[in-house]
Amino acid sequence: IETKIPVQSRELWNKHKVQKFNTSEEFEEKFISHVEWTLARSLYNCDDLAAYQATSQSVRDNLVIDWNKTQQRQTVRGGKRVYYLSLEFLMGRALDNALINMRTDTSAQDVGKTDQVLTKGNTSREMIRQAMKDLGFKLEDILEQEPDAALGNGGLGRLAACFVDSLATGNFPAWGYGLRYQYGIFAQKIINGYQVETPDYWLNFSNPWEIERAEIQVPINFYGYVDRTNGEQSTLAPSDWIGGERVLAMAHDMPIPGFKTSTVNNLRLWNAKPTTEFDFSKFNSGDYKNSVEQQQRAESITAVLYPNDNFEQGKELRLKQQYFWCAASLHDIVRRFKKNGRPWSEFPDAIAIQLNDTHPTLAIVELQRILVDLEKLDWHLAWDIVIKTFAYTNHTVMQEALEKWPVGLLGHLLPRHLEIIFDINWFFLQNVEKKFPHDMELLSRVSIIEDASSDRQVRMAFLAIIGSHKVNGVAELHSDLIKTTIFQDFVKIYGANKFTNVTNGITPRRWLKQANPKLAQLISETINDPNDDYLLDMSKLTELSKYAEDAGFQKKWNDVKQFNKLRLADLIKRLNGGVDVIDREHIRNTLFDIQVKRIHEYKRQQLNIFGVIHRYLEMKEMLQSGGSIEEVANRYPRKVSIFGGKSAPGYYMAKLIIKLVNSVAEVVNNDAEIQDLLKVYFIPDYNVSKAEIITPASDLSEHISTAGTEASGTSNMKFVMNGGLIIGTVDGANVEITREIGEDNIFLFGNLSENVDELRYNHQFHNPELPKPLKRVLDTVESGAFSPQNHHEFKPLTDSIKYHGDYYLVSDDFESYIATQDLVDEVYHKNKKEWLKKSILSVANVGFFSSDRCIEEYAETIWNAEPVKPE
Ligand code: C3B
Repeated sequence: IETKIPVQSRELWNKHKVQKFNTSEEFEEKFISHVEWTLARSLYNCDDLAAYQATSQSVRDNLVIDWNKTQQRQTVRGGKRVYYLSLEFLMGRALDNALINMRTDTSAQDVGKTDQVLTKGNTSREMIRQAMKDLGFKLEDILEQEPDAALGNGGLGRLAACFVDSLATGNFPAWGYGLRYQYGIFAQKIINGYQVETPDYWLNFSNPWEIERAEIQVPINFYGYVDRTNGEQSTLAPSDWIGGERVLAMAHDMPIPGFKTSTVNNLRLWNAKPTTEFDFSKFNSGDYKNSVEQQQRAESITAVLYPNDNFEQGKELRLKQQYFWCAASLHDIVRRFKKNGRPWSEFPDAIAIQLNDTHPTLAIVELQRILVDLEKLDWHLAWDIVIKTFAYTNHTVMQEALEKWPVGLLGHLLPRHLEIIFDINWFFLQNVEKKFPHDMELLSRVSIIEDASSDRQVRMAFLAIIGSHKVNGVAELHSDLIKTTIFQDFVKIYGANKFTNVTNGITPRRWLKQANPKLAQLISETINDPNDDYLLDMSKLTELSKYAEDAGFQKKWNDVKQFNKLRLADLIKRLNGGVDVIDREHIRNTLFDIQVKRIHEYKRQQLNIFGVIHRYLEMKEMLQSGGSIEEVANRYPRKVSIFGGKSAPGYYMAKLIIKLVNSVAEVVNNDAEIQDLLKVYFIPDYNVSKAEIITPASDLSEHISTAGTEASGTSNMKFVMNGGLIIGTVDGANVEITREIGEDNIFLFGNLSENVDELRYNHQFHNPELPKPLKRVLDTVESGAFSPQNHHEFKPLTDSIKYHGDYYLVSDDFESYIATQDLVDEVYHKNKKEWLKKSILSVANVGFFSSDRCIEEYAETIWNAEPVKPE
């Protein structure tokens, strides 16, 4: 590797080589020096926040040493590099995860103190916990100081976060590229039952996990025009793009430690900065204030994450974000490639770029521009390189989530890119014409440019397919669906092999070991795996099956669940202003029924809350017709219905669902007659760190999307990994979860995706016939029972079912939903042994859903990339 340091000086560098801390004593020393030097504080004013900062700085020092070594190793070995482009990385907190994943250099035997150093599955977490205690702090309190890095909306962003963990764990030379938003997803407050959004300024207390790379600044252009005055007429020839506005992209790096490996990969996030270039026209006109303001506007590009999940708004600033990020990342990737001096034809052997949804599709166009305009490659040679480099992951079939950009807007912001897109489309359509002559309909259906007379739009998904060598869906059902629906024509054109499936996964380090330390401990004891090797090889969990019916083991298993339920009850109490919602005395016999995810009509939180209302009405009716509370309790035993999730700020119906949940909670929780048998609670500001408390506490979780709408889901996997059972539709990864854990261990209900079209079609002609129980629920809602101030408040929700075609098929699935909920009660309350058996068997067979498996599939079938292992 190149260096500026002369040979005779290198010895000195080696002599003073930095060292990792390996023992608690060395950690303590580091910690204190960070308190004094980095924070300029001392023994006398070190609070929990300072302790968090100093601990993180110390841990980061260790990671940076491995980070540097990893980068050197990957450069020297020269294997294929993978770049994961995602506009969202929903990382959550870093410190606890780093403590679990981090390696120290010394083995226990070297210092003779097994409790002090990382060894045999005893992660650094235990060592640091003890050290923190000795220093006068409680690790749990320190960890609580860290704000979530909430640079994502939901499933797509969290998937990217799980992927970088698995990429590092698998020793793949892989970087993530994203944006460093100053404001992550908004913080959600619930005020009078309504969602209120407040800004999440997460960088308020400086972020110890990022390394600012002031030396890495990439100039990015926008607007302007294309210049071909040098005699060239063809848009295929190298062209000059004379940019109109220029900003700088500055790199911020986050170390990503793998588990049980010293590989530390990089997550590079770009931040927008003004250039120091001097605008003479402004200067001459004497408008100094205006030119400062214009410079400041540069920073707005990375100011805020767009808070939509599964919905595209088509705002110019969003397109600017996309190009800014794609151009900076591509520039960085190409610069690294060029250092090797390999020919351009080898670019796809050296580099794989994965597009997380269509958000980074401009990267395809940008690489083509770099190769043609800057590197002067022949257009077709360049295009061949581009296709071999990129692959695209689709995450949704829903129309409103598919990205389209008006031709006018795109051409204004990126004039040269629009030309290239037209050329890509031209050559593509020519090939289609050759293969399917005179099929004008086909040509217009597959054209990148949608020609809906009034405004022409660029269909980003089509561009992504055409510019990639592989396209994958995220669960089997979804991957089949995209082939038969939205991308059907492309299967005809390219053949089925271009389309493949990689079922999503989650990292068991965060979602089992970190979120559920009690269960992790019980597992490692039971399967005799003190080194926690099962976190790398989840097939080891099948050992647990042996104990599925063992009474002693079931008791331990149940005790862990009760512990986690109490932990959640504490959190809820804290969020509820110190007032308990859940009756702790009966917690063992209270079923925790949880639905936490983004609020969306297709995810059907409305079905859930209507089910709750139904239950409540049934209970009331039993009492009114003279039933005793014991009889009611027998039919409808103790249950807490827990909701959580954010709605996009502009999504009216989703916000109304949140309000309905809170209004129902208000009535049900204060109804003394039903004596705490039913409780409803909406957890405000659901995020990754809350998910770590919520997920381990479920008895039952709900994944009840209209069949065919949820591409995969990943929280379903998280709940199963923590021993919670699922009530779900035959949708997304629920299908494969059923296959893996067995159909006896999951509560499936509802219509199948193949029937959805017909059901919807019929609703268009006559309003759905409401099943009686649903009719009663809707009537009650409309009577103002939950909105005495405004009887009409929830009418849009009831109307959408009754009169507007019930697009999400609530009426069609309601009866089978409540029947299945009855079954859930039956097993949970009347046959606890059976319930625990199902729970244990679920965990025993959840291994397939580790994101490690998922990454291996990408590496093998899409990237053709190999791990680069440390010696
Ligand atoms: C989500 C899908 O809605 C989930 O089913 C899926 O599990 C995840 O992606 C990860 O693949 N998704 C999202 O969060 N945002 C989008 N814009 C599209 C899909």
